[in-house]
Amino acid sequence: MANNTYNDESITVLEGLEHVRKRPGMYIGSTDERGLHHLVWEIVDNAIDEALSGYGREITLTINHDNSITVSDQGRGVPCGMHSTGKNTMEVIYTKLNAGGKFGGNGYKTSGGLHGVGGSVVNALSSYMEVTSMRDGKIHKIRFEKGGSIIGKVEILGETRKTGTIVTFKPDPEVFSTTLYNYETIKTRLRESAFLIKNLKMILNDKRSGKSDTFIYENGISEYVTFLDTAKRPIHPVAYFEGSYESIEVEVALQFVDTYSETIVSFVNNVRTGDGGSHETGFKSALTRAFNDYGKKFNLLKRDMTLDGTDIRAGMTAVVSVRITENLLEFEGQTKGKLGTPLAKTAVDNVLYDKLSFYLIENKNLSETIIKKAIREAEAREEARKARNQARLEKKDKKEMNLSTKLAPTSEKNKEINELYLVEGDSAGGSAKQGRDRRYQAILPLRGKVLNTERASADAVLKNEEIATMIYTIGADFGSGFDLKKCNYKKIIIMTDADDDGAHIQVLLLTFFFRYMRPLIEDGRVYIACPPLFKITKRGKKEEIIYAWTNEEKEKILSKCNVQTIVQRYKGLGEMDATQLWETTMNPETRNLIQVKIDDLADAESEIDILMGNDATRRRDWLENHVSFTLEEE
Ligand code: 28F
Repeated sequence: MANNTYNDESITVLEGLEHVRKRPGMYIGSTDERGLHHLVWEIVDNAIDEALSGYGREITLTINHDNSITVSDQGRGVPCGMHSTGKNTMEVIYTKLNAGGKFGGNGYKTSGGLHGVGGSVVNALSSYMEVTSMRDGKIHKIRFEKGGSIIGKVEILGETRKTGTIVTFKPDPEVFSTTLYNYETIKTRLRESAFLIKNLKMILNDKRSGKSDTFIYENGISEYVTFLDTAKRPIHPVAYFEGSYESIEVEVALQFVDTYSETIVSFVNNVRTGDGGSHETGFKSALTRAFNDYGKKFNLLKRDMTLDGTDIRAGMTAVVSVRITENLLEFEGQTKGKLGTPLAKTAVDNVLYDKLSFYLIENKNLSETIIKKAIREAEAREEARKARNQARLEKKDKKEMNLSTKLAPTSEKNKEINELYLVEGDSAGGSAKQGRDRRYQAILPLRGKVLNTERASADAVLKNEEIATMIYTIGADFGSGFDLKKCNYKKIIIMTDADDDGAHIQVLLLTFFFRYMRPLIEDGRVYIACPPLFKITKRGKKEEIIYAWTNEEKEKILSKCNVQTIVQRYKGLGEMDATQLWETTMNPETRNLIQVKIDDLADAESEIDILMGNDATRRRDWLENHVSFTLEEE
């Protein structure tokens, strides 16, 4: 029987919904695809709130054929008694802003949502919404249309012994630029919620495609770390720590692998903090202190030697999840992506330092391995820095960097327009050098495969000639020293053959830029050139040459040809002469460029290693799902 501790009076009635329709951005951030999905998060978070309060352990989300969404839970059922205003409480909850004790009142709400935005905002921005509440043995149903106008009265559909809430809503096309839901986006979020709340079952069905997924994890964030390290090689079982400090609950799971990238994913009240914040600061300080103290105590570190946190975290994956009551919640900046609450730093630092110190003593071999790896990383970085300073000091003649034999530089030094083409192979490099506009286009031919930097230490990365030449040519240093202002080029364009080898080189270069020059991608400076796949020669009175970039384009051109044609499928850039390469792939007036933007850095962060695995199909899936290949508007 539903617990009736709740009474209808705790609903505080504020203003109506017309304000929401006028300025939706104020409530859901935007009315593009991101805002569209915020509607889903709000309803799902209400169901999660109910589960966190101890009612119901299963939430189901269905994407319907018409792109409406149905979410159902097994909670107590939304209250549907009589409200003092004379209306049914269900009507009040979904037609009045901030109606609901848990938002305006005692601040016990520690789960997600846009804090203060409720189901009523979703209603306001939907062309219709239906809410069914199973409670007190009956099925109560209410329907709204056109942004929240009630249709008829609350109906009793029948009897039931079950309890719970079902909400169906259809986003209003008059409000949103797109009303097309993205399965991957919703899947990622539901999976994340299941990782964060042990034993909560999240079910996702897509009626449009027939796809479905179910997520339930009895070991919560420990399984999240295992998931993030899917394509990596762990060197120990996931370590899990939990505790509380004053009113803040802390959970940490971490694991070291045999490569060098660092991944930290953090949450407050089950909502992602993509820009980190005080809880991550506390995590890093506890980790660094615990390893350094252990190193000194067991003579792995000389008295005066201190390990840098970056070196310790090379090869570490961690999930940090804290729960803070509403009254203590503070964020930095507007986006709520960065936690401010100072007490969260102290809480995570205190909980983790004690428990991790104990864990390190319990796992001596592992502790030693990690500390020795960190020492090697520190030394390698130091060597690399000395080598670079040395080179700079000696003003190493470019020849020694054999740049001159490689790089064809621009004749003008204009960082605002200059472009650097990274070209696969010497023959294509030759044609590119001939065909280019030397005023602002530089060419750097790459011989063979670029180093797989995902699996290489900083030391090995620097020793690789291709990589070192690129770092020197781009001129903005790399890693933590990277400075976008020093970058010599406005565009870095990867030009490879349109085959698997070319795709692999693209991915290796993208991995390098993502790992060591990420601001280049964030600033939208990395592009992929699109050489044509077909050359169609029309034999007529005068010979005409037309290029096609896809099979469909080629077929379309051929269908319009009424003269004899010869079709050549390009197998590589080297088959084009300099003029053709310029015309089809390098001339800003006629070329197509793909600008590389990684949709969700954090997700890419955790999955970019899939790119480096040996499973090419997973690599292609990842690229299709995560890298938006938008044709650059010239
Ligand atoms: C599919 C989305 O929205 N589930 C919800 C409840 C349960 C209660 C409730 C909701 C409390 C004071 C606002 C019932 N009985 N799933 C959902 N389940 N809201 S939303 O109460 C209304 C809030 O104001 C509920 C006793 N206490 C709370």
